[in-house]
Amino acid sequence: MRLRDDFLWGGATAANQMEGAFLEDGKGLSIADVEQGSRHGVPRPIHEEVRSGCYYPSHEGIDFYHRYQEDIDLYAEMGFKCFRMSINWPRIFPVGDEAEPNEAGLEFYDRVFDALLEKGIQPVVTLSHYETPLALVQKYGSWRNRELIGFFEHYCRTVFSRYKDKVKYWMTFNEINETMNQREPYHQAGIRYQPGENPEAVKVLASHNMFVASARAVLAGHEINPDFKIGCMIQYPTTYARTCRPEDVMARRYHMMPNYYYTDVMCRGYYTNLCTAQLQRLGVTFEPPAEDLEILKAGTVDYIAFSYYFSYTASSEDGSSLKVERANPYLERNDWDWPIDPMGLRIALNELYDRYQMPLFVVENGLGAIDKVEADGSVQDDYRIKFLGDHIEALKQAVELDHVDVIGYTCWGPIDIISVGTGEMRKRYGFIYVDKDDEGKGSLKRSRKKSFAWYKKVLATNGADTSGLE
Ligand code: BGP
Repeated sequence: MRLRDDFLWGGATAANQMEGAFLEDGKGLSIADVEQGSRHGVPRPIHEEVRSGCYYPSHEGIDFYHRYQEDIDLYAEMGFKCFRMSINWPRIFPVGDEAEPNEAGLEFYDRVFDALLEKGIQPVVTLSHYETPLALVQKYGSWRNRELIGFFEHYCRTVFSRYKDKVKYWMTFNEINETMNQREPYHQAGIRYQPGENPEAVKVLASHNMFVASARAVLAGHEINPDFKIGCMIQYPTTYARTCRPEDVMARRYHMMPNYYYTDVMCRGYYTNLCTAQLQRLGVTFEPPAEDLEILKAGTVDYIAFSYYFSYTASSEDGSSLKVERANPYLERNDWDWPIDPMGLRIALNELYDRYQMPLFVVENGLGAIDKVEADGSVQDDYRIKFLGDHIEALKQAVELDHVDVIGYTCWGPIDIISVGTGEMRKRYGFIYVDKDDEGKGSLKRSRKKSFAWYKKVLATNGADTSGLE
C-alpha cells in the first residue's frame, strides 16, 4: 500500500480568519466579526455588536479578499493539489433568512474558485466554519432553534447549484464536536446561554439541529450533483489512558464518547448506544423528533474529515469521573503548551477507520509557533518542517502499514492567518509569512519561509521525501 496518486495535498483555512472585507460587497456580520483579539492565553471578549474603538481581527484578516490571486499563485508554486477554504455564509445570505442570495458574494467565490482551477488546484469547501450570520443568533437564538435547519439548507442549495462544476469536496460543519466539548459553544454553534437554561440540554438540541441540517445538505448536494463528496468534520482528540489502571482505561472511553457521538450520527445515521449512553451521562433526556430520523439515516456523509493537533491523557479515580490533561511525560510541547505527538495521528487514523470504514481526510494539522524574522527577511522554521514531516510520516505509516484509506492532507494555515483560539497573529502556522501583528499593524506583505521550499519538495515527491532542508 502507498499514498494514492491523486492524493489531495494542500492547505486549509477559514474565511473568518483570512478574508477580511467584513462588510464589503453586501456581506453581513458573522459571529466571528464581534469577537475581539486577545493576548496570549486570555479568552477573547465577545460583543453583541461591533463597537467603535475595539479591534476585531476578522475585519481585515490577512485581506485574502483582495489578495487571493497572489496567495493562490504561491500555493500553485508549492504544487498544491487542493485548497481548503470556507464560504463565509453571511457573504451569501447577509442576515441568513433571506430568500435571495447576495450576488456580489457569489461572484467573489466564482473568482476565487476560477483562480484556483486555473492553476489546477481543487477547492475543498467548508460550508460553516465559525461564520453563522450574527442576525440568526440575535433573531432566532442560533442552532437551538430548528428554523436554522431550513436556512442552512437554502444556503447550501444555493452554493451547491452555483458551484456544482467547480467544487467536488465539501464538508458541512467545521469541528462539529466542539459543540459539546466547549463549555459555551459560541465559535461552533453561536450559542451563549440564557438565564435558566440547562447548558447540556442546549448543546444536545443544537447538535441535533446541526445533524439534521448536515443530513439535509448531503441529500441536497447529491441531488444537485451525484459526484459531490460531502463529509463531516470533527476535531479528533486522540486520548491515552494515563496508566494501565482499568479506571483510567474507562476514563479514556468516557473522553471519546462526546466525540464519537457526532461521527456515529453523521456516519451511521442514527443515535447509537454510545450516543444514548452519553445523553444519560449528561443527565439530558432527548427524544429526536420522529420526522428527523429518516433524514439522518438517508443523509449520511461520504467521508470523514478531521483536524488533529495533539493528544490528551485521561484518568479517573473511581472509574466514572473523568480527568483530562494535555500534559504527557513522553511528549514535548509547543509555545502554546500543545503536546507534539505524530504517532497520535496514526492512532487517530486507525481508530476512525476501524470504527467507520470510510475514507478519511486530514484537513487540519500544524504547528502554531512564534516565528523570528531574520535581518535578511528570512524565517528559518526548521521546527515547523520537523513537526509536519513527522506527522506526514505517521500518516504514511497509517496508509502503508495499517492500510487505512486516506484521501488527502491539508495542513492548517499554509499562510499565516488569525488564530481562532486567541485572535493573535503571532501564533503562526504558515509556509508564507504575513507582515501583521497582534494589534493589526503591518504591511500585509507575503514572503516565503524556509518551510515553503520544503513543502514544495514533499508535494513534488507525493510525500516520499519529507527530509529536512540544509
Ligand atoms: C481548529 C480550527 C481552525 C484553526 C485551528 C488552530 O480548531 O478549526 O479554525 O484555527 O484550530 O487553532 P488556533 O487558531 O487557535 O491555533
